[in-house]
Amino acid sequence: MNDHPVFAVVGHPNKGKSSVVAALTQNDQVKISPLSGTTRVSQRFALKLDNKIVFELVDTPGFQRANKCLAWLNDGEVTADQRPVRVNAFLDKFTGQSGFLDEVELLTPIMQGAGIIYVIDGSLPYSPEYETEMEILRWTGSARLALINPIGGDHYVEQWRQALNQYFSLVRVFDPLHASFDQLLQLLRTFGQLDTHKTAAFDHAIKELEHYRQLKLQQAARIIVENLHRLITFQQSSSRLENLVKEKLAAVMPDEIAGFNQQLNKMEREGQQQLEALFLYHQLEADISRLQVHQSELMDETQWSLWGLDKKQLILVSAGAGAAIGLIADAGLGGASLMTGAVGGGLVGGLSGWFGMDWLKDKLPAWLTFNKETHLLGPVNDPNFSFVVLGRALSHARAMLVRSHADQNKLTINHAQVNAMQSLALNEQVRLLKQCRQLQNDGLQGKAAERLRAWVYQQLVDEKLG
Ligand SMILES: Nc1nc2c(ncn2[C@@H]2O[C@H](COP(=O)(O)OP(=O)(O)OP(=O)(O)O)[C@@H](O)[C@H]2O)c(=O)[nH]1
Ligand SMILES: [Mg+2]
Repeated sequence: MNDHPVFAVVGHPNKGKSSVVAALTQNDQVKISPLSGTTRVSQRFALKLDNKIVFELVDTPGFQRANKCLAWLNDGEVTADQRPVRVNAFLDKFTGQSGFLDEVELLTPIMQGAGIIYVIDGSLPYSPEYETEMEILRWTGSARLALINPIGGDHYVEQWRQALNQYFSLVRVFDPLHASFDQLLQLLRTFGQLDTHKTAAFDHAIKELEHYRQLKLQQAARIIVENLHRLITFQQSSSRLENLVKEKLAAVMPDEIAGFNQQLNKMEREGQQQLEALFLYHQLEADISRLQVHQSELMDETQWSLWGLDKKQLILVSAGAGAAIGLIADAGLGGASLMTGAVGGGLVGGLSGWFGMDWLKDKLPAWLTFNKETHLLGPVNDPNFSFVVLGRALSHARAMLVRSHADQNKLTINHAQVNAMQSLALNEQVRLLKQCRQLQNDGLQGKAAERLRAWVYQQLVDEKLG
């Protein structure tokens, strides 16, 4: 026998029952669609913590023949105390028969002990046709909660409340598509109220969920900084470049850069996938484009300045961080000179010798370093790269944090999120740039890594509150 609570999510077809199940169990694999009658058989979905089931929801098909069902139940004298018995008789008679497929599917879990969550659409007016199904649910004698889902707005919420109050002990408004984590917890608290034996268990589960959420945000910060480190230190062996004769270089260079780029993109995507798995997304499609690192002039207003800092900020920030990172700081310099400054700062050994060959200098993009001794291409040598990687990772993570698992759309990154790094204060940007450079040098065990993790964590926590 299960000792965790089970609730059957029931209602009319196409009112968001499956969406409620997806949002509350944080499962994006529940089948949801605009087509009425998507769910045809009951299916259980569990919310687990530490592999232990906290509660289960049963996704059920909508009522199809409520009138005929109630007529059958009402056929003959049935006193109130006999109603649940009568519902069981209905199941005995029609299970395995073709007459009431949907009603049998949805009533079975209830008669096996599941509580009821009844979902209606609060943007459509109340109508007495719903009374039949609410009456059937009342006959089961199970604990009952009604959820008003404002699918297309909340125009008729009050009207619905009046009606629902007569059939359900608790009535709440819940929008499964836009529910925040806190709203989700609030609803779980309501579940606990529905069955007084379970109140303490639910309160405990909510505390645990909050605790896990925090751990997950910390884990997310760890993943983001780990991946940042991978991207800003990435090097690729390129002895091919070295051995080339002058004439062939033009042909091979784009190829080498494309290969380098591909690796960066792959690494970024791997980091995103780790986060998606952490937040229980199995089939997320994101509209975040690929890293555009093939642009040779990063200081221009390209993709990069969109995700990272803009040109002016970059000069100011580089000036601010100059002493720490070996940049020649001069706000009067344009982008290209700034880049030369970065190279001249002696970041990568062997570079200047290589750049001494004039014919090569023009071919290698300014953001990419090459070490003549080790034959290694990379790492990306642009102060903006860290901002770009961080900005993109944060946008991706934040969009996921505010998302409901019932949302079937692509993960979209809104404009405010795109510009996240640009809207930080200058001193914060400077600090970040210094820490990223330290991360490059000291690795993941260093102080900078620790500080960056704390900073990323704070960004994610603030998103949750916002
Ligand atoms: N805009 C909006 N759409 C919603 C909301 N809830 C559900 N929907 C959409 O309504 C449609 C039906 O949602 P489902 O969750 O599949 O509904 P259902 O009650 O399980 O439907 P059946 O299984 O067919 O009975 C889907 O296209 C959902 O995306 C909501 O709160 N707002
Ligand atoms: Mg469904």
